[in-house]
Amino acid sequence: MTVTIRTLNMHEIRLPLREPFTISSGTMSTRRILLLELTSMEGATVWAECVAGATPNYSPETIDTCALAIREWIAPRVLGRTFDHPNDVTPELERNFRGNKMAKAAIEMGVWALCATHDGVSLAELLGGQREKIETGISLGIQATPADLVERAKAAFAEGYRKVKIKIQPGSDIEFLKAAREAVGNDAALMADANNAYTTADFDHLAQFDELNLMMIEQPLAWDDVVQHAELQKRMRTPICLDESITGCDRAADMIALGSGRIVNIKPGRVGGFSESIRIHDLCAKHGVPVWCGGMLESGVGRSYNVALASLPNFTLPGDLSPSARYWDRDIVTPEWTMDREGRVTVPRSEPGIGVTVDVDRVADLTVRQETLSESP
Ligand code: OSB
Ligand code: MG
Repeated sequence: MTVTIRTLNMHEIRLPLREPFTISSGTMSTRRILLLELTSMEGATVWAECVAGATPNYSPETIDTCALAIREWIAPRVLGRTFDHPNDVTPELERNFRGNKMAKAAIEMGVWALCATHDGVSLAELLGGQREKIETGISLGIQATPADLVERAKAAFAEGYRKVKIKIQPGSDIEFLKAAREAVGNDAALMADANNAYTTADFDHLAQFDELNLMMIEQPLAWDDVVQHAELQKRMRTPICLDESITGCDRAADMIALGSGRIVNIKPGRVGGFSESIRIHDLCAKHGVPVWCGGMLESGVGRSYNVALASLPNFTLPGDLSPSARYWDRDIVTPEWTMDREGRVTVPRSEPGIGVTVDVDRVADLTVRQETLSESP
């Protein structure tokens, strides 16, 4: 299991989305992605992905702040360091070092993959995941009209997706959700994600969502709030799911104690990596709180980490783990991620490490910035 980190290589690539993706805080057309190549003294190489976006509209981090944090504060703590277990990375990165969870996560998760590769086991197995297939959901960006949304939602269920998540904002909410609900029937797995678009002034409006029979409403209020969400949950039957607010296991404990939500969206990048994700997973399991794996429009590299995590037992709801073709004309990994007719993605349990091969020539072609970090001699 022991691994010694030799180099960290940062590559920024630009990958055009097949269609623009709009959430309440902005639209993205091209994904700027920070990929990390980690090498070990033992001779292994793995690829990892930092999930931060180009602008700080989801969390305070961006791919530029992450590159800075990795260069200035993370690399000096891990280069040349021997880790007996990947669980030892987070304590090393948390000592007198606040925030910057997405930057930390990229390295922490990369160390898990290095260890899995060395041990010749799949990442899912090293994490303790049991599941062989993961039920998949699609996250639909805000559409121009309810009719456009209806068309997209119907097509998604026809393709096999097990959950359809609809992005909403004031002005594009009830009318859109109602149209989708009427089109797909009352039992179809529909949910909404507001990405912080509402405030305490909207409680009466949000309470009307109860008639839509949604599986959950994700993060209606502020990105760092757990107190007002508890007030809102008291006034809604629809379960609240927290995403942005759950920056670590302590916030999940707060959510449970306060009743700020009944479901957690775990994105390993948001919480600092796999060790913290597993702590949240275990805490939620103990309290009967279901979790599911969210997404950040990852390339096939980041997706492999999410799929591995989602194989843990308390990931009982479909994850935002759509196949490569939902996002990109061509992914950067082989094989690309696919979904079967039952809307499930297969966990590559028989492959060591992340289970997909990075197309390094393609990455080189797409790279706009590259930096190698190694221990000074
Ligand atoms: O809130 O879950 C979110 C994408 C970017 C930023 C925030 C979110 C999302 C998604 C994408 O919903 C889900 C996916 O990767 O398919
Ligand atoms: Mg969300």
